[in-house]
Amino acid sequence: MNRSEVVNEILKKKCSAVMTDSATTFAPSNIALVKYWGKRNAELNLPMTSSLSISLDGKGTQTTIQILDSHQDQIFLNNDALSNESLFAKRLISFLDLFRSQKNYHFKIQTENNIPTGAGLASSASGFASIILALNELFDWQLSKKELSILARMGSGSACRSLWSGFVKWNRGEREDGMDSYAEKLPYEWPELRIGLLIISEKEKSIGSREAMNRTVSTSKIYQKWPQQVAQDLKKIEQAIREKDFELLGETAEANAIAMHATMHDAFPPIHYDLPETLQLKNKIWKLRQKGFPIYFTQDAGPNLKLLFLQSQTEAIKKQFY
Ligand code: 2P0
Repeated sequence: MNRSEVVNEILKKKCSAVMTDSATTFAPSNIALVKYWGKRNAELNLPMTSSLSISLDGKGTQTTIQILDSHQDQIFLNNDALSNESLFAKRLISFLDLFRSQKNYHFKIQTENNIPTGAGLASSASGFASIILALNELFDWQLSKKELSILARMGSGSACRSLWSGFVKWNRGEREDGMDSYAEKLPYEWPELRIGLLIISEKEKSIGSREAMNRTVSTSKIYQKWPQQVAQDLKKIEQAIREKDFELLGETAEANAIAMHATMHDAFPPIHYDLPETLQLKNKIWKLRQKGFPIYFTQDAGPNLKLLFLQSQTEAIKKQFY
């Protein structure tokens, strides 16, 4: 199946008449503790492995969508009108193409991030998740979270995890059409767990995560070991969350991020996201940990770090890093 066929299958009994003038929705950004790295189907964004994330409370994307009486879409990102030829707009328009129905609707989309766009803080995840939520309201499809997760995945893989707060697991699935590849909220709460963003650079990355992922899968020899590492890490992280074992959570998440970056260093040409400051901060974290300070990091496809710590350490972390 291609993307349109998946959409048609999910929307087949739904009426695509506009039910409201405009819809505004919010979706949180999510940080993976066990990463999604590599696709088995690039068109449908079907992953090689499952992954597990935590959503950021109140940080993410708000999107307003309206029907336009026009032959083209109008896209605003953080209040700036975008050219429909920009990379961001092209990717969004090709996603919207899936939902125009026979009436060939065009849309005005206003999307606002309260996290830096393109800084490795998963803004595409919250962006596509909020857009699919807004379409669901605009057309009153009343889709289930599972169906919305499948649709959001086709905009950006990690978007399928951005429909919930708390801990979320994206199950890899086995089917070729991806109908069993969607995310679910895990039934555990851990209110004391904190994520701190260490923003080292807000510049757009020179190589996007999509390209980095594809290059790694096709050229890295050690990537073969990645699925096995993920299977072990998922077990450990789920145990850590169930038992509120912070050390196990921190060690596993940090090791998983380091292993993901090792596969990129092994790609050809190699991909290195660390800036000098990233390395300095990693060394600082490792030194603090040697002194008994319970703090870990995770890192996505960019130079910024995300600190993992417990609420009781908040003041100490602020003194050390902010
Ligand atoms: C993650 N990342 O699990 C991993 C870790 C980056 C590093 O999901 O091509 O923007 O749209 O499916 O979702 C970023 O990749 O990629 C990502 P596409 P996406 O959060």
